[in-house]
Amino acid sequence: KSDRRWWKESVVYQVYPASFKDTNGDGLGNINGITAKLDYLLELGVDVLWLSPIYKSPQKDMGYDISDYYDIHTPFGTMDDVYHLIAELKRRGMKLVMDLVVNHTSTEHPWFVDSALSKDSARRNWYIWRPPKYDQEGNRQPPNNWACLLDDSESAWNYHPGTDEYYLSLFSPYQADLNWEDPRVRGEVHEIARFWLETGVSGFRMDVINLISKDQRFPDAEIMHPRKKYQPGDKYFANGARLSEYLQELKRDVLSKYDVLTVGEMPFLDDEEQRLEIVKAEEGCLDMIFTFETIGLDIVPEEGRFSFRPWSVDELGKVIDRSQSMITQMGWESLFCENHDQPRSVSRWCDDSDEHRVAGSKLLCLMQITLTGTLYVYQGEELGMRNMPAKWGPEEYKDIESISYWNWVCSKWPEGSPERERAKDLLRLKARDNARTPFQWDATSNGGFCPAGVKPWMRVNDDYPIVNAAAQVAAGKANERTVLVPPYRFWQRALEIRKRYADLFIYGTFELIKDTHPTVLAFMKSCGCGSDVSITVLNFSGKEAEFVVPAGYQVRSWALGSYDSLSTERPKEGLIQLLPWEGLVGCLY
Ligand code: TEU
Repeated sequence: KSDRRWWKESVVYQVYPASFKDTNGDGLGNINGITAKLDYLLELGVDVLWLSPIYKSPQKDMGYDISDYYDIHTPFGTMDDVYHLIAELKRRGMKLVMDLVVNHTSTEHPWFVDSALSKDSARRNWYIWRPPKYDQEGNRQPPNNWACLLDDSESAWNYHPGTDEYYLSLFSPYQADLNWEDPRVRGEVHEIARFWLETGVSGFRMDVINLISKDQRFPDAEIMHPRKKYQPGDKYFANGARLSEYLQELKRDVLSKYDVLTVGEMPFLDDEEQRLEIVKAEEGCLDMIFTFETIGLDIVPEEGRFSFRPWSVDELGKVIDRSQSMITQMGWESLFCENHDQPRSVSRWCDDSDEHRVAGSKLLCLMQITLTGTLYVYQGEELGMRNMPAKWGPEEYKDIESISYWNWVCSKWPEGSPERERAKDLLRLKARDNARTPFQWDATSNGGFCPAGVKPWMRVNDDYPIVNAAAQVAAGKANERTVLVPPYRFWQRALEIRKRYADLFIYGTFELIKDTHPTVLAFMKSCGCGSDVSITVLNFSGKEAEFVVPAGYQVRSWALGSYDSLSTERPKEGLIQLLPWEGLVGCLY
């Protein structure tokens, strides 16, 4: 458990290449843009860069639809740019982690093109083909009732007239699922992993990797949405019988031969035992996984992704408690509040108004930096970037998932109807686009994302004159005590403290403080090595709240707080009055 490893202590920073930095003036981010900003990341305290896909791709799902694993999407750059990026990272003592998207490929991948050619193609079996079914009226139907994940109004199967069969594509018709049952497919995946490791990358984030083993009977899913034609089939396509076997094989043949970080993205995985089997120290097949329990707290499972339910601090505490006490004991955990599939965290879990944005961003920072696990920061999270402005119209959405959802809504309900208005609200709350607007570097046009006069591929958030990296980097230097330290400077300090007290924050034992004020999440961390104990107190509310320092303890000092010096001067014992969205971290006697 307390086995020290570089990948446990690393701060991983996720870059979404399309939206990070455009240095060649086409309105799209590029690899050289990332290389140009490495010092910014280094100064923040980043150790590892995780790149969302940069491979050759028709970009139907922003690169999660790969047509060549050994080449780069031309607008992003070349292999030479990648070598250069790796060299520049090395020079700074930083590492690169690539996104490995091997549950599916683009339908433009030569393997799929060959597979689709005829039933006798050499690679027919590399994808999942099934004959049609026919209903009582004799109409052709997909092999089962599974819904597509990025558009649940559609089937996960696509009819291919050429060979009169359907292929499975769980995400979109452009992303065909590979058939991992075929050992040749697994061999190719090993080859891809080996190639990138030899190129100098230090690990992989494995996209939806728990979907690679599917129930080979491909049964119909139970009806969850009575009014919908297609149903969620995750029970049959996620966490399948051969998942561990496939990943163990990959570990044995490739990953174990390198010193790497591996993190598997695993939606639909709630079972603790199964999680543990995957991440268990030594025997497990992956170092850690991304699960979605915390992220899912504000979703109504029966209604799908575009839904909202109010969540409580009590629920959040329970989820964190479970993952901290069990997974970290025998395995390892990953910590994140944002990624390219999620809305901005300050908009989602706190309050992104001008009044509260800074305090809320800092509260979320304090929660993450004091938990045990490997920390992942998503680009712009360190600035407290927020969701797309409410006044923007649906035409600003570029994501295949948002567009499909909006088209479906428009096909069902007329303009001005309450259903449409509600759908607009849900998009505003939940669309993946919220995390994908260009990074805001400075107060110049387009937030400095692309050269002046160039139209960025996605509209830059209107708040860039206020919320941008240059302003936040400079603010720390100004040393004005009356102004709150901006999120960037705060993250920088917080990451430094996390590393300085690694025994406590990165490796320590978690204990939830129970029976707090309903809006207050509080926990202690301790380490076996000394008498050190830390305390984290987070007021998830726009109203003031009370917190009582646990009996028998006294705060030695408050090290960090959302309101800077105001926070760190809080009382050391007894009752503490917390301000709206105030987070505090201290060490205890
Ligand atoms: O995401 C998988 C996935 O399940 C999410 O898109 C999901 O819709 C969301 O997390 C629910 O909260 C991965 C990639 O991260 C995503 O960008 C891709 O679209 C998807 O796989 C297909 O490759």
